Amino acid sequence: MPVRRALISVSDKTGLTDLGRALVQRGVEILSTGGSAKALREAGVAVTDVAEVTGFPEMMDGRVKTLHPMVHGGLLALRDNPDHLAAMEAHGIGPIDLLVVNLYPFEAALARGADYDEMIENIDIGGPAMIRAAAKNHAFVTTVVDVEDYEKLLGDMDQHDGATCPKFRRKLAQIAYARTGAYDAAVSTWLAGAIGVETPRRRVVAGQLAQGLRYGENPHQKAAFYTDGSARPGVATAVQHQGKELSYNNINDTDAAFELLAEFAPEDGPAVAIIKHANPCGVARGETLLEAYRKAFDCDRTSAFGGIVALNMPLDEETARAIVEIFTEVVIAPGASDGAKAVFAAKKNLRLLTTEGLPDARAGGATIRQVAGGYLFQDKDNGYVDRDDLKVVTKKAPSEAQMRDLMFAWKVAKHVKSNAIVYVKDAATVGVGAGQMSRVDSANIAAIKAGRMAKELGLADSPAVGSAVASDAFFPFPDGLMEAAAAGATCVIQPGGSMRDDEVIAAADEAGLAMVFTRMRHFRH
Ligand code: 93A
Repeated sequence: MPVRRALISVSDKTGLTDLGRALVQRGVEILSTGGSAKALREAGVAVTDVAEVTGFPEMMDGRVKTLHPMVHGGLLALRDNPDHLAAMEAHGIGPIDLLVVNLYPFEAALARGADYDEMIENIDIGGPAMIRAAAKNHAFVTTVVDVEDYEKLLGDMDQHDGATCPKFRRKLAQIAYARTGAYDAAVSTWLAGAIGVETPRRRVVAGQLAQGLRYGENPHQKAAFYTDGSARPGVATAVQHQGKELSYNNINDTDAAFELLAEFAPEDGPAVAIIKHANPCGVARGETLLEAYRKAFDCDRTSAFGGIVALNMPLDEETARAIVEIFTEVVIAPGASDGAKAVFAAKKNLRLLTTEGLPDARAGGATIRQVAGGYLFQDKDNGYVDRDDLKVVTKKAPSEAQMRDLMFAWKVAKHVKSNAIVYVKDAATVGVGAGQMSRVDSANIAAIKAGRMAKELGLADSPAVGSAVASDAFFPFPDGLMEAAAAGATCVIQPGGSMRDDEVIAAADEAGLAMVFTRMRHFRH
């Protein structure tokens, strides 16, 4: 059946008059609400006011305009059901074959920081009700919720003598429910934040498609990037200055890099992290950004190739020059000087992202992971320990310099996949062991990496000698700790809490180590 009667009610008037004109040309009668009808009329497109159809004026500041059986009956009636047809006949309800709606701009109001009352007024009720009704009845009704689909709609009608094909209607119905679902999720998420609901129970996920990606983790996987509308500095809100589009893995790794860097306040001096496969292969502080970069790079020069570099201060020209000495995928920083940008301009494939400051590592939030048949939802790991929270458990207490390196190692370990072992010396990682099934293996791998660093830099000794070591979770046995001691670590930071803490502490004392407990764990998988 060709489309004969359409209802158009749109907040975003983009493309509205062109669509209206094209529909009228195809013999479609248009019903429309206040602002949309006005815009159409002004463009010379014939429209019927919804108020005329319902017999009620739009009222209560527009809160009630389309919520009426004349509208919903027209959208929901099954055209092949005699009872439904009789009801339409009895009540004078005309069928509505096409619904074009886009909703009150709730997300845009959120993004501009509208106040509570304004947010409430931006919650669309009639729009989602019509969308859900029309999409349910997609056997007969076509539902368009996205300006981008206007052309496809006209194309489909032209291919089917003014009708739309069932496959197209089903596809549009899926998009329609995605829209109303995301819309309500955005409302719920906003409300949770506004009233301070911290536990992630009964929360839903809101996302807006930001970018279709060329592929996912691997080329045979399709992928897309959704943003949650938050203004938090990070990969989702960063401005890209150059280079090709970010890939799925780039986005994931850049996020890991920047979130790690957020642990290192700029007030305490420059810091740089280099990330590969979401794990740090070097993190360092320096007197200058350049020094911090060099120290981070030196930790694992081999792995740094093709890495993601994150900085806690605006990128300067000299650091930019050092970065382009090797192939780097992405650089993210809270700003970049013109000189730095000019250096990068010659490297077409290098992406430069800048943000408005650093995210607050201690801010709340949620993380979501999918498992087969469900989602795991949890608070973001924004846990931290101050020096005052640390408990010295060995005979030896760490020196002031050791304490600084222990705190540094602990911050890095939080961002290394478990089991995580991190050796740090003079505010720079010198060995990172990540993602092993055994903590002993992680300690061992970190030591091997420190050994390779010594070779690459031509050092006489492994830089792990005299280092501080962090473990993201407790040592269940003394063996992991002994591995670290054998590598040369002289002080240890770990949560504690093992059944065998006494044994582990005794082993540390025997090896002459200074050890502190954080009583907080940082698993990351
Ligand atoms: O305030 S509402 O929730 N109540 C309604 O009955 C209603 N009907 C349509 N919002 C309603 N709409 C929305 O109005 C549409 O979803 C659309 O976003 C907007 C279009 O209004 P206008 O045509 O006056 O610009």
